[in-house]
Amino acid sequence: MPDQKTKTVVSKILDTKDVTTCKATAQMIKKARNDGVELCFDRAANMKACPIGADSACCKHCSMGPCRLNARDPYGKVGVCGATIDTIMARNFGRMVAAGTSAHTDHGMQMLDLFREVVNGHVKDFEINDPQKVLDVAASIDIEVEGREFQDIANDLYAELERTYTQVDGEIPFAKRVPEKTLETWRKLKIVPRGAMREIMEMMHRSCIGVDQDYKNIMQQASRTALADGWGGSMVSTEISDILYGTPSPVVAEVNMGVLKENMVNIIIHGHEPNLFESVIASVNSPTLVEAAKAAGADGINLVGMCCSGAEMMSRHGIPHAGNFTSTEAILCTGAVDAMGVDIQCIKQGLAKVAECYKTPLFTTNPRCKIEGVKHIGFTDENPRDCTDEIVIKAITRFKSRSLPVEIPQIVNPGVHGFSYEYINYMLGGSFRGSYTPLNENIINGRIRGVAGVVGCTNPRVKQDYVHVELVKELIKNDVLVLQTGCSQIALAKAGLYTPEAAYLAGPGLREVCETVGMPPVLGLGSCVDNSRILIAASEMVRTGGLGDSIADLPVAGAAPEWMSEKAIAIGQYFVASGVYTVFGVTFPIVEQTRFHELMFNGLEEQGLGKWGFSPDPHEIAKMMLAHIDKKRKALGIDKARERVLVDMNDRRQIDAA
Ligand code: SF4
Ligand code: MSK
Repeated sequence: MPDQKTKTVVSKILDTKDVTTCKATAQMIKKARNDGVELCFDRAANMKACPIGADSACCKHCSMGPCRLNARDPYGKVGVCGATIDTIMARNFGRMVAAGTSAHTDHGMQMLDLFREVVNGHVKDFEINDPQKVLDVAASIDIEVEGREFQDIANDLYAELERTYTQVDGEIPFAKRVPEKTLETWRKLKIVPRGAMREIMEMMHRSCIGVDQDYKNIMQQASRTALADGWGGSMVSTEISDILYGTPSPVVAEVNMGVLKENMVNIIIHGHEPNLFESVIASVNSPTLVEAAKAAGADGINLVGMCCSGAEMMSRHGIPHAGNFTSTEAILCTGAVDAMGVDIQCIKQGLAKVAECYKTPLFTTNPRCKIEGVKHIGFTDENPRDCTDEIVIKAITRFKSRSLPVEIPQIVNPGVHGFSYEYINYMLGGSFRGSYTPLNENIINGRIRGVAGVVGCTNPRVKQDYVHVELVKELIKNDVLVLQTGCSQIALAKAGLYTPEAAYLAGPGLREVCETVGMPPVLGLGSCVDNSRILIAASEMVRTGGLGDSIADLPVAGAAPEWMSEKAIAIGQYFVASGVYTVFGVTFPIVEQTRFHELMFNGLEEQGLGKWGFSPDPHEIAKMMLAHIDKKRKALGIDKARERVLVDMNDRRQIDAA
């Protein structure tokens, strides 16, 4: 039994089948209950969400308030300062975008700092693994590469990308990757981002008491801030991570709690930055530490990922993945986790208590993310092994003194992960004609109806994984190719959809493409910052031709059906501002039948951008996304092609020219 001093009496007993579709997590919830340990599912059941906050109808931006408006009569009342419901909701939304953007851009800036230090030789433990990508990324933003020294190009790339964060005026470097017509729309609306620091600063300023009180004007800054994330901070993070650690290509990996091994020293790394994880890989392969593990009676050291850095490492190196956001406490109930190291983002404070109950050493490593009562072992890029070796040593010590029973759910789901924008290029086009032409052709001829990005978190307020899995199954059944990242990717991996054999669940057109190429019907692209890979893929579809001139013309749609984080709101807004119809589930922080709601769910599309949608029901979300994809196919004149009229790229160009 876990430590009696630390266990909590669970006050409201939920049926696990109402809480999760993940069998391993359900098994651990039952175990936690028997052990008297509280998990996020119990806390969600015991914490009624504030209905006014859920509607975003309250404001606490000054001490004349907090002010609460009435969602049933939204225009019946204003705040003490006179702020209307539209102003209040727009300011709250803008601040969520700013918070999410700051998370991704701070992460990206740290990656860029590391790149600079690797290039100038100050950091020795990391190196450039994909030098070709340095040249490709440099060329994509007009840095001269022909006949120049690699070091000079790398230095120029650093200096140019730094502008993503610090640039006071003008357009960020990756604006050059945006399709011309999309960029034109942004320029017209004055939402091409400057550096993220400036955009976040202005967003926070404008949402202070007594500054911007026009919801449309606030929304404009929210879009500009979000674009500084998607086409800025997040994109730099993905590109630099690929440069330093390698661009992913398909790899077989195992997912679910069964990746823990009873007879091994199990170490879980959870968070978002690859640096910590990469260094732990070096530590667990150290002959001295492997020897120490064996001397402690273990068969070896078993390194496992969770959440987004886990998804990134699985994509890049095939490291096993134990589960998504809502399972990070539950897995500690196995008693088999000998250490958990965390860095930043989506780290629940509740982990501390559960880890204490099961005598699992939990370590924070990043100065940005400490938890009261949890031991901090500082990680530095200069001496990364000081931190990661210590985590491994602590794990070995815990293995040696394991005193609680171990119960590991024996469930493992193998699958193919590790798709990147570059690999999709190669996979569909082959080495001789690597391009997006085959993808566009298959969309035009109707084998593939459209492309969907299904991404984002899991949330203990909805049945874990259920909405992701039902939605994706519905989409592929209707011939929609699904791209995924983050915790959503893990949900589908656990449901077995990451095998090429899962193509039998797809509609006839998509199945034919999957079988020809040998790919699964859903493609996993990595962590939540890697949503930028979807933006690059969408730009390439436009550039390849035949599917319109802007991202808004494409038969594509996005969804985050179990979202919970402000980062998800920033991602949703950068997809919407890029031209994508984006549907969220769970809840949406807005009051319906208000002017702000009308702007978000219709008005933005009328401006040439994408728009928001909302439904908690996966089948309804699928219906909404399919209707949008069909609307775009019709506008492109390719709706008939779904009846197998084989229109090729040339025909399409002629139709466009006519
Ligand atoms: Fe109330 Fe206005 Fe102050 Fe917000 S800014 S708390 S609406 S008085
Ligand atoms: S970890 S942001 S729960 S995807 Fe990126 Fe998962 Fe959402 Fe965190």
